[in-house]
Amino acid sequence: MIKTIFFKLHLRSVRLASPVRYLAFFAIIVFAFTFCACDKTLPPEPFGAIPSQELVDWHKMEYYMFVHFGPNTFTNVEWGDGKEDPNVFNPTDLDCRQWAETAKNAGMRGIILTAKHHDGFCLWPSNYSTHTVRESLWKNGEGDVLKELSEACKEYGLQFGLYVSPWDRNHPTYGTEEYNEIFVKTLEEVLANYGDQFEIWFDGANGEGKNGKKQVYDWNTFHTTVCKYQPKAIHAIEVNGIGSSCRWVGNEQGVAGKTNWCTLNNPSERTMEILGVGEQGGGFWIPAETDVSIRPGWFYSPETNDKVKSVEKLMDIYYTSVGRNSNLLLNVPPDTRGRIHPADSIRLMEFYHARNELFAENIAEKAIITASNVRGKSPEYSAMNLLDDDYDRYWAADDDILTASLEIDLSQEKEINHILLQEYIPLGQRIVKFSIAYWDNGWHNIVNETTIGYKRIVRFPTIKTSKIKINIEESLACPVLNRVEIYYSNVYTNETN
Ligand code: FUL
Repeated sequence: MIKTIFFKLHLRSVRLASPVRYLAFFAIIVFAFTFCACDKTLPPEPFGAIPSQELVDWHKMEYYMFVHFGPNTFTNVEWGDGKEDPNVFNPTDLDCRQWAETAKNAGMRGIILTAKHHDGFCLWPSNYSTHTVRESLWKNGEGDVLKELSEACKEYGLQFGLYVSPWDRNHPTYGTEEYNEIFVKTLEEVLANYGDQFEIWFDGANGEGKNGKKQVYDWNTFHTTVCKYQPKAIHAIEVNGIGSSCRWVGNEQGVAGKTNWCTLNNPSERTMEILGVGEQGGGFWIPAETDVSIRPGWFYSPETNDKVKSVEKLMDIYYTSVGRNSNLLLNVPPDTRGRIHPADSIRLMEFYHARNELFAENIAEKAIITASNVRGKSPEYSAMNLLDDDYDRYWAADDDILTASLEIDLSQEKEINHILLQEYIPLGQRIVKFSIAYWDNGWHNIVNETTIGYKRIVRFPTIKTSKIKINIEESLACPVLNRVEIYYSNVYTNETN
């Protein structure tokens, strides 16, 4: 019965609809569509150099593990001379799953392993060297650390990457043109056989080889080889290169510049100063990566078991790397068993908990944020987007606006001493200068800073206030921010660097 009524009604409405009605209906749709399209405020055009999608994903990784492991672990030196007996490499209990589990529990998002350090020893059985795991006692020469670690990373949902040193103190051809070809073959082996890699770390060190000669590296071919086998990998380089790349921050202390641009004017001209701070409005997106070891050296040494960096030191490093628009590559060297020593893993967990505690309560979460300008007055670019977890929702100003302010109303007085800001970098890095003020019967300035970039964390003496104002004082194009967070810590109160 119900079916029959519906059928009849349906037929009726069809019978009633004349061609004129159809036309009118069509016109309304077209009009509504045109009207909506006109009203839609277009997003800002990207400004200057912008990151590739791989680089955006790389920025989001923020923190990952460096692993220095090889004959130096057993001989207790930092730079093996390539003359060491390969049999010294004999971990008694190598467990790459333990490295991956530790990294995962520490909140890291990947691991980069020294496939070959300056001693030339290959942690895989390379066909282009006689100084490899194959020549060692470990697993009767049947082992392959790259294979074990790449599988462990997959199992723990971590990204996998490799460090490869072109400087080779063992290879007999080092210092001759032939070596460049050998190195490319070596690269092909590590790039083609261990699955996807997120980053290839080229050490720029260029010393003498076995025969006392130095090598003129064929960087162009090295980078082309990476692009061929791992087109998505970021090239971490101390010198110039091609492909999506990041830059060494210029020191091994864990400190990026307070001003830190992701851009460079000329990728092949990098002074130490430029490595740390980048160059404003540069035409190439080459962001900084901060590499530092949890111990005094890069390789394990029993003498440094009690010299593992303190949580306070690691937190300082976090502020001066991730907090300054740079990724943190923290080296954690396994011991002679081939496992991460408890002194390091315990410290990593303490560091993890310290960060979790600090970022436990975002005081801005329920705030009301208003902006002095909202792009096209459109809710799509509202300042409230700064509280939205969706990375791709942002606040943006109109094109001609280069200074603006954001007022954050906390609705009641709160103690605060940290502010975290993020620019929406897929549209470029724009902000040159910003300041922060708090309300106490008038506005009082508390912070004067320069760049923001992917992420900037500022800490300042504790204040009690109900309102905060972020003043964007200079921007290369209309400002575009996608995140603001506010925190209070009773531990990490003083800026130390
Ligand atoms: C440097 C090397 O000489 C160190 O041994 C370490 O590998 C560090 C990450 O890079 O250039």
